[in-house]
Amino acid sequence: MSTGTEEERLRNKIRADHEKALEEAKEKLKKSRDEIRAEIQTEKNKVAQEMKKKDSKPLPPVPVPNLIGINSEDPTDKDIREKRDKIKEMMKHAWENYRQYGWGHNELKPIARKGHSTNIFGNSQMGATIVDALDTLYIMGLHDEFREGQDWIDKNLDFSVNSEVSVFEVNIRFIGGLLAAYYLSGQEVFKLKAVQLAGKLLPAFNTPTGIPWAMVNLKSGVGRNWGWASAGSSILAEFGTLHMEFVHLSYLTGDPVYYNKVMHIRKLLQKMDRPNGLYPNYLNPRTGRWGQHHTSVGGLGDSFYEYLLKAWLMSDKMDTEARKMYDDAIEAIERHLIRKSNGGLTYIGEWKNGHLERKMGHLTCFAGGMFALGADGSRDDKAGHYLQLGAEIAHTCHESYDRTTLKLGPEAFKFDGGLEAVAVRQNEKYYILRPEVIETYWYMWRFTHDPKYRQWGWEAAQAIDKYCRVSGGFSGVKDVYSSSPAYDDVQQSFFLAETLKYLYLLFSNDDLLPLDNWVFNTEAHPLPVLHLANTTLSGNPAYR
Ligand code: DMJ
Repeated sequence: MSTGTEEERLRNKIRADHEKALEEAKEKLKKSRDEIRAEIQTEKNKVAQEMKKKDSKPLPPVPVPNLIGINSEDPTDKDIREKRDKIKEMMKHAWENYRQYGWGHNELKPIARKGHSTNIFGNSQMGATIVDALDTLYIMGLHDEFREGQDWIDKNLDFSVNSEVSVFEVNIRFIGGLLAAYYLSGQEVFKLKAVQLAGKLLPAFNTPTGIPWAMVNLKSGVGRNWGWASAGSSILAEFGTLHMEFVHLSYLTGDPVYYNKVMHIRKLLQKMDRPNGLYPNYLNPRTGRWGQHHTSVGGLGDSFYEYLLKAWLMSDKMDTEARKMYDDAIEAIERHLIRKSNGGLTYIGEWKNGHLERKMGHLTCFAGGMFALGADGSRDDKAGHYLQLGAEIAHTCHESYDRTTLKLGPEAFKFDGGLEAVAVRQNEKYYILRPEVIETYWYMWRFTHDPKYRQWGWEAAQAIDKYCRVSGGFSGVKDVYSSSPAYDDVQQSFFLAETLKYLYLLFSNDDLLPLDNWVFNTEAHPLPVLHLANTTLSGNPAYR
Protein backbone atom coordinates (compact mmCIF):
# COMPACT_ATOMS: atom_id res chain seq x y z
CA MET A 1 0.00 0.00 0.00
CA SER A 2 1.36 3.53 -0.75
CA THR A 3 1.80 5.92 2.08
CA GLY A 4 0.84 9.59 1.85
CA THR A 5 4.45 10.75 1.36
CA GLU A 6 5.02 8.18 -1.36
CA GLU A 7 1.92 9.39 -3.20
CA GLU A 8 3.14 12.97 -2.92
CA ARG A 9 6.56 12.00 -4.25
CA LEU A 10 4.96 10.29 -7.23
CA ARG A 11 2.66 13.21 -7.92
CA ASN A 12 5.66 15.58 -7.85
CA LYS A 13 7.57 13.35 -10.23
CA ILE A 14 4.67 13.22 -12.70
CA ARG A 15 4.31 17.00 -12.49
CA ALA A 16 8.06 17.48 -13.09
CA ASP A 17 8.02 15.06 -16.06
CA HIS A 18 5.03 16.85 -17.47
CA GLU A 19 6.67 20.24 -17.19
CA LYS A 20 9.87 18.93 -18.72
CA ALA A 21 7.92 17.51 -21.70
CA LEU A 22 6.10 20.85 -22.11
CA GLU A 23 9.43 22.72 -22.05
CA GLU A 24 10.88 20.33 -24.66
CA ALA A 25 7.81 20.74 -26.86
CA LYS A 26 8.09 24.54 -26.64
CA GLU A 27 11.80 24.33 -27.53
CA LYS A 28 10.97 22.07 -30.45
CA LEU A 29 8.36 24.47 -31.79
CA LYS A 30 10.99 27.20 -31.93
CA LYS A 31 12.96 25.05 -34.40
CA SER A 32 12.46 25.00 -38.16
CA ARG A 33 10.87 22.02 -39.92
CA ASP A 34 14.25 21.03 -41.35
CA GLU A 35 15.88 21.08 -37.92
CA ILE A 36 13.09 18.89 -36.53
CA ARG A 37 13.43 16.50 -39.47
CA ALA A 38 17.20 16.28 -38.98
CA GLU A 39 16.71 15.51 -35.28
CA ILE A 40 14.22 12.74 -36.06
CA GLN A 41 16.64 11.28 -38.58
CA THR A 42 19.48 11.30 -36.05
CA GLU A 43 17.24 9.50 -33.55
CA LYS A 44 16.29 6.94 -36.21
CA ASN A 45 19.95 6.36 -37.11
CA LYS A 46 20.77 5.82 -33.46
CA VAL A 47 18.05 3.17 -33.15
CA ALA A 48 19.20 1.50 -36.40
CA GLN A 49 22.80 1.44 -35.13
CA GLU A 50 21.69 -0.10 -31.84
CA MET A 51 19.70 -2.75 -33.72
CA LYS A 52 22.65 -3.49 -35.97
CA LYS A 53 24.90 -3.94 -32.93
CA LYS A 54 22.32 -6.30 -31.42
CA ASP A 55 22.01 -8.22 -34.72
CA SER A 56 25.72 -8.79 -35.14
CA LYS A 57 26.32 -10.19 -31.66
CA PRO A 58 28.51 -13.27 -32.03
CA LEU A 59 26.64 -16.56 -31.99
CA PRO A 60 27.45 -19.27 -29.46
CA PRO A 61 30.20 -21.58 -30.71
CA VAL A 62 29.02 -25.03 -31.81
CA PRO A 63 31.13 -27.97 -32.94
CA VAL A 64 31.70 -27.85 -36.68
CA PRO A 65 30.28 -30.93 -38.43
CA ASN A 66 32.56 -33.22 -40.36
CA LEU A 67 33.43 -31.20 -43.48
CA ILE A 68 34.88 -33.73 -45.88
CA GLY A 69 35.59 -33.22 -49.56
CA ILE A 70 35.61 -29.44 -49.90
CA ASN A 71 38.63 -29.84 -52.15
CA SER A 72 39.53 -32.61 -54.51
CA GLU A 73 42.28 -33.49 -56.99
CA ASP A 74 41.80 -32.67 -60.67
CA PRO A 75 40.39 -35.59 -62.67
CA THR A 76 43.22 -37.67 -64.13
CA ASP A 77 41.48 -38.16 -67.49
CA LYS A 78 42.51 -35.27 -69.80
CA ASP A 79 39.21 -35.20 -71.69
CA ILE A 80 37.20 -34.96 -68.45
CA ARG A 81 39.56 -32.26 -67.14
CA GLU A 82 39.06 -30.20 -70.28
CA LYS A 83 35.28 -30.52 -70.03
CA ARG A 84 35.41 -29.40 -66.43
CA ASP A 85 37.60 -26.43 -67.41
CA LYS A 86 35.03 -25.47 -70.01
CA ILE A 87 32.27 -25.42 -67.38
CA LYS A 88 34.48 -23.25 -65.19
CA GLU A 89 35.00 -20.87 -68.10
CA MET A 90 31.21 -20.64 -68.53
CA MET A 91 30.86 -19.79 -64.85
CA LYS A 92 33.46 -17.02 -65.25
CA HIS A 93 31.57 -15.61 -68.23
CA ALA A 94 28.29 -15.57 -66.29
CA TRP A 95 29.89 -14.05 -63.20
CA GLU A 96 32.02 -11.41 -64.92
CA ASN A 97 29.11 -10.07 -66.92
CA TYR A 98 26.89 -9.98 -63.87
CA ARG A 99 29.65 -8.14 -62.04
CA GLN A 100 30.07 -5.66 -64.85
CA TYR A 101 26.43 -4.97 -65.68
CA GLY A 102 24.26 -6.18 -62.82
CA TRP A 103 26.38 -5.97 -59.67
CA GLY A 104 24.19 -5.81 -56.55
CA HIS A 105 20.99 -6.34 -58.53
CA ASN A 106 19.28 -9.67 -58.08
CA GLU A 107 19.90 -10.97 -61.59
CA LEU A 108 21.30 -9.86 -64.95
CA LYS A 109 19.70 -8.97 -68.26
CA PRO A 110 22.52 -10.19 -70.51
CA ILE A 111 21.24 -8.58 -73.71
CA ALA A 112 20.18 -5.21 -72.30
CA ARG A 113 23.26 -5.43 -70.05
CA LYS A 114 21.62 -4.22 -66.90
CA GLY A 115 20.20 -5.51 -63.64
CA HIS A 116 17.04 -7.59 -63.45
CA SER A 117 14.66 -8.71 -60.72
CA THR A 118 11.32 -10.42 -60.21
CA ASN A 119 8.69 -10.18 -57.50
CA ILE A 120 10.08 -13.21 -55.62
CA PHE A 121 12.96 -11.01 -54.43
CA GLY A 122 10.79 -7.99 -53.59
CA ASN A 123 11.68 -4.51 -54.73
CA SER A 124 15.18 -4.15 -53.37
CA GLN A 125 18.60 -5.05 -54.65
CA MET A 126 19.61 -8.04 -52.56
CA GLY A 127 22.35 -9.38 -54.83
CA ALA A 128 20.59 -12.76 -55.32
CA THR A 129 23.12 -13.86 -57.95
CA ILE A 130 26.04 -13.13 -55.62
CA VAL A 131 24.59 -15.18 -52.76
CA ASP A 132 23.43 -18.01 -55.03
CA ALA A 133 26.80 -18.24 -56.83
CA LEU A 134 29.16 -18.17 -53.84
CA ASP A 135 29.52 -21.91 -53.20
CA THR A 136 29.89 -22.69 -56.90
CA LEU A 137 32.72 -20.14 -57.10
CA TYR A 138 34.28 -21.71 -54.05
CA ILE A 139 34.31 -25.30 -55.24
CA MET A 140 35.56 -24.20 -58.67
CA GLY A 141 38.52 -22.56 -56.95
CA LEU A 142 37.49 -19.05 -58.13
CA HIS A 143 38.63 -17.52 -54.85
CA ASP A 144 39.10 -13.91 -56.00
CA GLU A 145 35.54 -13.86 -57.27
CA PHE A 146 34.37 -15.49 -54.04
CA ARG A 147 36.06 -12.75 -52.00
CA GLU A 148 34.44 -10.03 -54.14
CA GLY A 149 31.09 -11.59 -53.35
CA GLN A 150 31.91 -11.87 -49.67
CA ASP A 151 32.95 -8.25 -49.55
CA TRP A 152 29.68 -7.12 -51.16
CA ILE A 153 27.66 -9.19 -48.73
CA ASP A 154 29.59 -7.88 -45.76
CA LYS A 155 29.13 -4.24 -46.75
CA ASN A 156 25.80 -4.16 -48.55
CA LEU A 157 23.49 -7.06 -47.81
CA ASP A 158 20.89 -5.53 -45.54
CA PHE A 159 17.55 -7.08 -44.66
CA SER A 160 15.96 -4.09 -42.91
CA VAL A 161 14.21 -3.13 -46.11
CA ASN A 162 10.59 -2.43 -46.85
CA SER A 163 10.31 -5.24 -49.33
CA GLU A 164 7.90 -8.15 -49.74
CA VAL A 165 9.76 -11.35 -50.61
CA SER A 166 8.95 -15.01 -51.20
CA VAL A 167 9.69 -16.96 -48.01
CA PHE A 168 10.55 -20.11 -50.01
CA GLU A 169 12.84 -18.43 -52.54
CA VAL A 170 14.65 -16.41 -49.91
CA ASN A 171 15.10 -19.54 -47.84
CA ILE A 172 16.47 -21.80 -50.59
CA ARG A 173 18.61 -19.20 -52.37
CA PHE A 174 19.73 -16.81 -49.61
CA ILE A 175 19.68 -18.81 -46.38
CA GLY A 176 20.78 -21.98 -48.21
CA GLY A 177 23.46 -20.06 -50.14
CA LEU A 178 24.79 -18.25 -47.06
CA LEU A 179 24.89 -21.42 -44.95
CA ALA A 180 26.73 -23.36 -47.66
CA ALA A 181 29.21 -20.49 -48.09
CA TYR A 182 29.73 -20.50 -44.32
CA TYR A 183 30.39 -24.23 -44.10
CA LEU A 184 32.73 -24.22 -47.11
CA SER A 185 34.76 -21.13 -46.21
CA GLY A 186 34.32 -20.88 -42.45
CA GLN A 187 33.67 -17.11 -42.77
CA GLU A 188 31.45 -15.99 -39.89
CA VAL A 189 29.82 -13.19 -41.88
CA PHE A 190 27.76 -15.70 -43.87
CA LYS A 191 26.41 -17.37 -40.75
CA LEU A 192 25.48 -14.03 -39.19
CA LYS A 193 23.69 -12.83 -42.31
CA ALA A 194 21.80 -16.13 -42.61
CA VAL A 195 20.60 -15.84 -39.01
CA GLN A 196 19.62 -12.16 -39.41
CA LEU A 197 17.62 -13.00 -42.50
CA ALA A 198 15.94 -16.00 -40.88
CA GLY A 199 14.74 -13.72 -38.09
CA LYS A 200 13.03 -11.59 -40.73
CA LEU A 201 11.20 -14.62 -42.14
CA LEU A 202 9.80 -15.81 -38.81
CA PRO A 203 6.77 -13.44 -38.77
CA ALA A 204 5.52 -15.33 -41.86
CA PHE A 205 4.63 -18.20 -39.51
CA ASN A 206 2.18 -16.06 -37.54
CA THR A 207 -0.93 -17.65 -39.05
CA PRO A 208 -3.80 -19.45 -37.29
CA THR A 209 -2.26 -22.82 -38.20
CA GLY A 210 1.48 -22.07 -38.21
CA ILE A 211 1.62 -22.85 -41.94
CA PRO A 212 3.58 -19.83 -43.20
CA TRP A 213 2.43 -17.26 -45.70
CA ALA A 214 4.08 -17.41 -49.11
CA MET A 215 5.32 -13.82 -48.84
CA VAL A 216 6.47 -11.61 -46.03
CA ASN A 217 7.44 -7.97 -45.81
CA LEU A 218 10.96 -7.95 -44.35
CA LYS A 219 10.38 -4.71 -42.50
CA SER A 220 6.81 -4.91 -41.23
CA GLY A 221 6.61 -8.69 -40.94
CA VAL A 222 3.19 -8.64 -42.63
CA GLY A 223 2.57 -11.81 -44.62
CA ARG A 224 0.15 -12.84 -47.35
CA ASN A 225 -0.34 -15.47 -50.03
CA TRP A 226 -0.05 -15.38 -53.80
CA GLY A 227 -3.22 -14.05 -55.43
CA TRP A 228 -3.22 -16.93 -57.93
CA ALA A 229 -3.12 -19.77 -55.36
CA SER A 230 -6.31 -21.81 -54.88
CA ALA A 231 -8.60 -20.33 -52.20
CA GLY A 232 -5.97 -18.24 -50.44
CA SER A 233 -3.75 -21.29 -49.94
CA SER A 234 -0.07 -21.63 -49.15
CA ILE A 235 1.90 -23.92 -51.50
CA LEU A 236 3.14 -27.38 -50.50
CA ALA A 237 6.51 -26.98 -52.24
CA GLU A 238 7.00 -23.63 -50.48
CA PHE A 239 6.11 -24.30 -46.85
CA GLY A 240 7.43 -27.85 -47.25
CA THR A 241 10.89 -26.72 -48.37
CA LEU A 242 12.25 -25.06 -45.26
CA HIS A 243 13.30 -28.04 -43.19
CA MET A 244 16.98 -28.44 -44.11
CA GLU A 245 17.91 -24.80 -43.70
CA PHE A 246 15.86 -24.35 -40.51
CA VAL A 247 17.42 -27.40 -38.83
CA HIS A 248 20.86 -25.95 -39.59
CA LEU A 249 19.82 -22.55 -38.22
CA SER A 250 18.79 -24.14 -34.93
CA TYR A 251 22.00 -26.12 -34.88
CA LEU A 252 24.18 -23.06 -35.45
CA THR A 253 22.35 -20.70 -33.10
CA GLY A 254 21.34 -23.12 -30.37
CA ASP A 255 17.87 -21.62 -30.69
CA PRO A 256 15.14 -24.23 -31.24
CA VAL A 257 12.70 -21.70 -32.71
CA TYR A 258 13.52 -22.63 -36.33
CA TYR A 259 13.40 -26.36 -35.72
CA ASN A 260 10.08 -26.03 -33.91
CA LYS A 261 8.53 -24.11 -36.80
CA VAL A 262 9.30 -26.79 -39.38
CA MET A 263 8.44 -29.68 -37.07
CA HIS A 264 5.09 -28.06 -36.42
CA ILE A 265 4.41 -28.06 -40.17
CA ARG A 266 5.36 -31.73 -40.37
CA LYS A 267 3.11 -32.71 -37.44
CA LEU A 268 0.20 -30.86 -38.96
CA LEU A 269 0.64 -32.59 -42.32
CA GLN A 270 0.88 -35.98 -40.66
CA LYS A 271 -2.53 -35.49 -39.06
CA MET A 272 -4.30 -34.64 -42.31
CA ASP A 273 -6.24 -36.95 -44.59
CA ARG A 274 -4.60 -37.44 -47.93
CA PRO A 275 -6.81 -38.19 -50.94
CA ASN A 276 -5.47 -41.49 -52.38
CA GLY A 277 -2.43 -41.07 -50.16
CA LEU A 278 -1.42 -38.01 -52.21
CA TYR A 279 -0.55 -34.58 -50.82
CA PRO A 280 -2.48 -31.79 -52.59
CA ASN A 281 -0.39 -28.77 -53.61
CA TYR A 282 -2.57 -26.23 -51.78
CA LEU A 283 -3.21 -25.79 -48.06
CA ASN A 284 -5.09 -22.90 -46.51
CA PRO A 285 -3.08 -21.43 -43.60
CA ARG A 286 -6.20 -19.97 -41.93
CA THR A 287 -8.44 -23.04 -41.94
CA GLY A 288 -5.83 -25.80 -42.17
CA ARG A 289 -7.81 -27.38 -45.04
CA TRP A 290 -6.56 -28.49 -48.43
CA GLY A 291 -7.37 -26.28 -51.42
CA GLN A 292 -7.85 -27.82 -54.87
CA HIS A 293 -6.90 -31.49 -55.09
CA HIS A 294 -3.98 -31.07 -57.44
CA THR A 295 -0.85 -33.14 -56.87
CA SER A 296 2.43 -32.64 -58.64
CA VAL A 297 6.01 -33.84 -58.41
CA GLY A 298 6.86 -30.80 -60.54
CA GLY A 299 6.05 -27.14 -59.78
CA LEU A 300 4.10 -26.51 -56.53
CA GLY A 301 4.86 -29.96 -55.08
CA ASP A 302 8.39 -31.05 -56.05
CA SER A 303 10.79 -30.06 -53.31
CA PHE A 304 8.41 -31.04 -50.49
CA TYR A 305 9.11 -34.71 -51.36
CA GLU A 306 12.79 -33.94 -51.89
CA TYR A 307 13.07 -32.42 -48.39
CA LEU A 308 11.43 -35.42 -46.69
CA LEU A 309 14.15 -37.63 -48.10
CA LYS A 310 16.89 -35.10 -47.44
CA ALA A 311 15.75 -34.48 -43.84
CA TRP A 312 16.43 -38.16 -43.24
CA LEU A 313 19.80 -38.08 -45.01
CA MET A 314 20.87 -34.85 -43.33
CA SER A 315 20.13 -36.31 -39.88
CA ASP A 316 22.54 -39.15 -40.58
CA LYS A 317 19.46 -41.32 -41.18
CA MET A 318 18.19 -40.74 -37.63
CA ASP A 319 15.03 -38.89 -38.67
CA THR A 320 13.13 -42.05 -39.59
CA GLU A 321 9.80 -40.23 -39.38
CA ALA A 322 10.81 -38.18 -42.43
CA ARG A 323 11.92 -41.34 -44.27
CA LYS A 324 8.55 -42.98 -43.58
CA MET A 325 6.66 -39.94 -44.89
CA TYR A 326 8.85 -40.02 -48.00
CA ASP A 327 8.29 -43.74 -48.57
CA ASP A 328 4.51 -43.41 -48.14
CA ALA A 329 4.36 -40.43 -50.48
CA ILE A 330 6.49 -42.09 -53.16
CA GLU A 331 4.40 -45.26 -53.08
CA ALA A 332 1.22 -43.21 -53.69
CA ILE A 333 2.97 -41.26 -56.46
CA GLU A 334 4.05 -44.49 -58.17
CA ARG A 335 0.56 -45.89 -57.94
CA HIS A 336 -1.29 -42.83 -59.23
CA LEU A 337 1.08 -40.60 -61.20
CA ILE A 338 3.82 -42.66 -62.81
CA ARG A 339 3.01 -44.29 -66.15
CA LYS A 340 4.73 -45.68 -69.24
CA SER A 341 3.95 -44.08 -72.62
CA ASN A 342 3.07 -46.13 -75.72
CA GLY A 343 6.63 -45.57 -76.87
CA GLY A 344 7.99 -47.02 -73.62
CA LEU A 345 8.97 -43.78 -71.85
CA THR A 346 8.36 -43.63 -68.10
CA TYR A 347 6.84 -40.30 -67.11
CA ILE A 348 5.34 -38.61 -64.04
CA GLY A 349 1.98 -36.96 -64.72
CA GLU A 350 -0.04 -34.53 -62.62
CA TRP A 351 -3.18 -35.38 -60.66
CA LYS A 352 -5.98 -32.86 -61.15
CA ASN A 353 -9.32 -33.49 -59.41
CA GLY A 354 -9.37 -37.24 -59.93
CA HIS A 355 -7.82 -37.21 -63.39
CA LEU A 356 -4.25 -37.80 -64.55
CA GLU A 357 -2.83 -35.14 -66.85
CA ARG A 358 -0.18 -36.80 -69.03
CA LYS A 359 2.21 -33.93 -68.95
CA MET A 360 5.59 -33.69 -67.29
CA GLY A 361 7.43 -30.48 -66.43
CA HIS A 362 11.15 -29.79 -66.74
CA LEU A 363 10.97 -29.21 -62.96
CA THR A 364 9.71 -32.79 -62.48
CA CYS A 365 12.92 -34.16 -64.01
CA PHE A 366 14.74 -33.63 -60.70
CA ALA A 367 12.81 -36.71 -59.47
CA GLY A 368 15.13 -39.11 -61.32
CA GLY A 369 17.96 -37.99 -59.06
CA MET A 370 15.70 -38.10 -56.01
CA PHE A 371 14.66 -41.71 -56.65
CA ALA A 372 18.30 -42.73 -57.04
CA LEU A 373 19.32 -40.84 -53.90
CA GLY A 374 16.54 -42.53 -51.92
CA ALA A 375 17.17 -46.02 -53.30
CA ASP A 376 19.48 -47.02 -50.47
CA GLY A 377 17.33 -47.41 -47.36
CA SER A 378 14.09 -47.87 -49.26
CA ARG A 379 11.20 -49.89 -47.86
CA ASP A 380 11.24 -53.65 -48.60
CA ASP A 381 14.76 -53.20 -49.87
CA LYS A 382 13.62 -51.99 -53.30
CA ALA A 383 16.92 -50.20 -53.97
CA GLY A 384 17.28 -51.78 -57.41
CA HIS A 385 13.75 -50.75 -58.33
CA TYR A 386 14.27 -47.09 -57.40
CA LEU A 387 17.63 -46.87 -59.11
CA GLN A 388 15.95 -48.25 -62.22
CA LEU A 389 13.11 -45.73 -61.87
CA GLY A 390 15.69 -42.94 -61.61
CA ALA A 391 17.38 -44.21 -64.78
CA GLU A 392 14.04 -44.32 -66.63
CA ILE A 393 13.18 -40.73 -65.66
CA ALA A 394 16.69 -39.62 -66.70
CA HIS A 395 16.16 -41.33 -70.06
CA THR A 396 12.73 -39.70 -70.58
CA CYS A 397 14.10 -36.26 -69.72
CA HIS A 398 17.05 -36.79 -72.05
CA GLU A 399 14.53 -37.63 -74.80
CA SER A 400 12.72 -34.34 -74.09
CA TYR A 401 16.03 -32.59 -74.90
CA ASP A 402 16.97 -34.81 -77.81
CA ARG A 403 13.65 -34.30 -79.62
CA THR A 404 14.15 -30.53 -79.92
CA THR A 405 16.07 -28.50 -82.48
CA LEU A 406 18.37 -26.90 -79.91
CA LYS A 407 18.92 -30.10 -77.85
CA LEU A 408 17.63 -28.20 -74.83
CA GLY A 409 14.52 -29.28 -72.96
CA PRO A 410 11.15 -27.49 -73.03
CA GLU A 411 9.41 -26.28 -69.87
CA ALA A 412 6.72 -29.00 -70.16
CA PHE A 413 6.16 -31.97 -72.47
CA LYS A 414 3.23 -34.25 -73.23
CA PHE A 415 2.50 -37.94 -73.59
CA ASP A 416 -0.87 -37.72 -75.23
CA GLY A 417 -2.55 -38.25 -78.59
CA GLY A 418 0.52 -39.86 -80.15
CA LEU A 419 2.88 -37.27 -78.69
CA GLU A 420 5.92 -38.41 -76.74
CA ALA A 421 8.08 -36.04 -74.69
CA VAL A 422 7.41 -32.93 -76.79
CA ALA A 423 5.88 -29.58 -75.92
CA VAL A 424 2.65 -28.63 -77.64
CA ARG A 425 1.69 -25.19 -76.45
CA GLN A 426 3.84 -22.26 -77.47
CA ASN A 427 4.13 -21.09 -73.87
CA GLU A 428 5.69 -24.41 -72.85
CA LYS A 429 8.51 -24.41 -75.37
CA TYR A 430 10.96 -22.23 -73.50
CA TYR A 431 14.19 -23.16 -71.70
CA ILE A 432 15.24 -20.77 -68.93
CA LEU A 433 18.64 -22.28 -67.98
CA ARG A 434 17.01 -24.68 -65.53
CA PRO A 435 19.10 -27.39 -63.81
CA GLU A 436 16.77 -30.36 -63.10
CA VAL A 437 17.74 -32.63 -65.99
CA ILE A 438 21.47 -32.12 -65.43
CA GLU A 439 20.89 -32.59 -61.68
CA THR A 440 19.43 -36.03 -62.37
CA TYR A 441 22.35 -36.90 -64.72
CA TRP A 442 24.76 -36.04 -61.92
CA TYR A 443 23.05 -38.17 -59.27
CA MET A 444 22.76 -41.06 -61.75
CA TRP A 445 26.45 -40.67 -62.58
CA ARG A 446 27.42 -40.79 -58.90
CA PHE A 447 25.35 -43.93 -58.28
CA THR A 448 26.03 -45.89 -61.47
CA HIS A 449 29.13 -44.44 -63.21
CA ASP A 450 27.41 -45.17 -66.50
CA PRO A 451 29.35 -42.94 -68.97
CA LYS A 452 26.15 -42.03 -70.81
CA TYR A 453 25.28 -39.57 -68.05
CA ARG A 454 28.51 -37.63 -68.62
CA GLN A 455 27.79 -37.78 -72.33
CA TRP A 456 24.27 -36.41 -71.88
CA GLY A 457 25.51 -33.70 -69.51
CA TRP A 458 28.14 -32.67 -72.04
CA GLU A 459 25.51 -32.46 -74.80
CA ALA A 460 23.46 -30.12 -72.61
CA ALA A 461 26.50 -27.99 -71.72
CA GLN A 462 27.41 -27.60 -75.38
CA ALA A 463 23.84 -26.67 -76.31
CA ILE A 464 23.71 -24.05 -73.55
CA ASP A 465 27.04 -22.62 -74.69
CA LYS A 466 25.93 -22.54 -78.31
CA TYR A 467 22.38 -21.21 -77.99
CA CYS A 468 22.15 -19.43 -74.64
CA ARG A 469 25.55 -17.72 -74.52
CA VAL A 470 25.63 -14.08 -75.55
CA SER A 471 28.43 -11.58 -75.12
CA GLY A 472 26.75 -10.17 -71.99
CA GLY A 473 26.26 -13.52 -70.19
CA PHE A 474 23.77 -16.38 -70.64
CA SER A 475 20.11 -16.01 -71.55
CA GLY A 476 17.09 -18.31 -71.61
CA VAL A 477 15.50 -19.04 -75.01
CA LYS A 478 11.83 -18.81 -75.89
CA ASP A 479 11.46 -21.80 -78.23
CA VAL A 480 13.68 -24.87 -78.19
CA TYR A 481 12.10 -26.13 -81.43
CA SER A 482 13.15 -23.07 -83.43
CA SER A 483 16.56 -22.84 -85.10
CA SER A 484 16.72 -19.10 -84.44
CA PRO A 485 15.06 -18.67 -81.07
CA ALA A 486 14.41 -15.35 -79.38
CA TYR A 487 16.15 -14.71 -76.06
CA ASP A 488 14.23 -14.02 -72.86
CA ASP A 489 17.09 -11.79 -71.69
CA VAL A 490 17.37 -13.19 -68.15
CA GLN A 491 20.38 -14.85 -66.56
CA GLN A 492 18.66 -16.67 -63.70
CA SER A 493 20.57 -16.86 -60.42
CA PHE A 494 19.95 -20.64 -60.29
CA PHE A 495 22.02 -21.01 -63.46
CA LEU A 496 25.11 -20.17 -61.39
CA ALA A 497 23.89 -21.90 -58.22
CA GLU A 498 22.71 -25.13 -59.78
CA THR A 499 23.11 -25.74 -63.51
CA LEU A 500 26.80 -24.91 -63.65
CA LYS A 501 27.50 -26.52 -60.27
CA TYR A 502 25.92 -29.85 -61.23
CA LEU A 503 27.80 -29.78 -64.55
CA TYR A 504 31.08 -29.11 -62.75
CA LEU A 505 30.43 -31.93 -60.30
CA LEU A 506 29.53 -34.27 -63.17
CA PHE A 507 33.08 -33.84 -64.48
CA SER A 508 34.74 -33.97 -61.05
CA ASN A 509 35.86 -36.88 -58.88
CA ASP A 510 33.33 -38.38 -56.49
CA ASP A 511 35.34 -37.24 -53.48
CA LEU A 512 34.35 -33.63 -54.15
CA LEU A 513 31.37 -33.11 -51.82
CA PRO A 514 30.66 -36.81 -51.24
CA LEU A 515 26.99 -37.65 -50.79
CA ASP A 516 27.62 -39.49 -47.51
CA ASN A 517 28.69 -36.21 -45.93
CA TRP A 518 26.77 -33.51 -47.79
CA VAL A 519 23.15 -33.04 -48.70
CA PHE A 520 22.30 -30.51 -51.40
CA ASN A 521 19.36 -28.24 -50.74
CA THR A 522 16.87 -27.73 -53.56
CA GLU A 523 18.96 -24.83 -54.92
CA ALA A 524 22.08 -27.08 -54.98
CA HIS A 525 23.62 -25.53 -51.88
CA PRO A 526 25.52 -28.27 -50.02
CA LEU A 527 24.85 -28.58 -46.29
CA PRO A 528 26.78 -31.04 -44.13
CA VAL A 529 25.16 -34.09 -42.57
CA LEU A 530 24.57 -33.44 -38.88
CA HIS A 531 25.52 -36.55 -36.96
CA LEU A 532 22.84 -36.05 -34.34
CA ALA A 533 23.76 -39.16 -32.43
CA ASN A 534 27.30 -38.07 -31.76
CA THR A 535 28.03 -36.67 -28.36
CA THR A 536 29.28 -33.29 -29.54
CA LEU A 537 25.85 -32.39 -30.86
CA SER A 538 23.77 -33.68 -28.02
CA GLY A 539 24.98 -30.68 -26.02
CA ASN A 540 23.32 -28.33 -28.48
CA PRO A 541 20.22 -26.77 -26.93
CA ALA A 542 18.39 -27.14 -30.23
CA TYR A 543 18.30 -30.87 -29.78
CA ARG A 544 17.90 -31.20 -26.06
C1 DMJ B 1 15.30 -23.55 -58.39
O1 DMJ B 1 15.15 -22.33 -57.75
C2 DMJ B 1 15.10 -24.69 -57.41
O2 DMJ B 1 15.66 -25.83 -57.95
C3 DMJ B 1 13.66 -24.94 -57.10
O3 DMJ B 1 13.48 -26.07 -56.27
C4 DMJ B 1 12.88 -25.14 -58.36
N1 DMJ B 1 13.14 -24.18 -59.38
C5 DMJ B 1 14.42 -23.59 -59.59
C6 DMJ B 1 15.19 -24.02 -60.80
O4 DMJ B 1 14.49 -24.44 -61.89
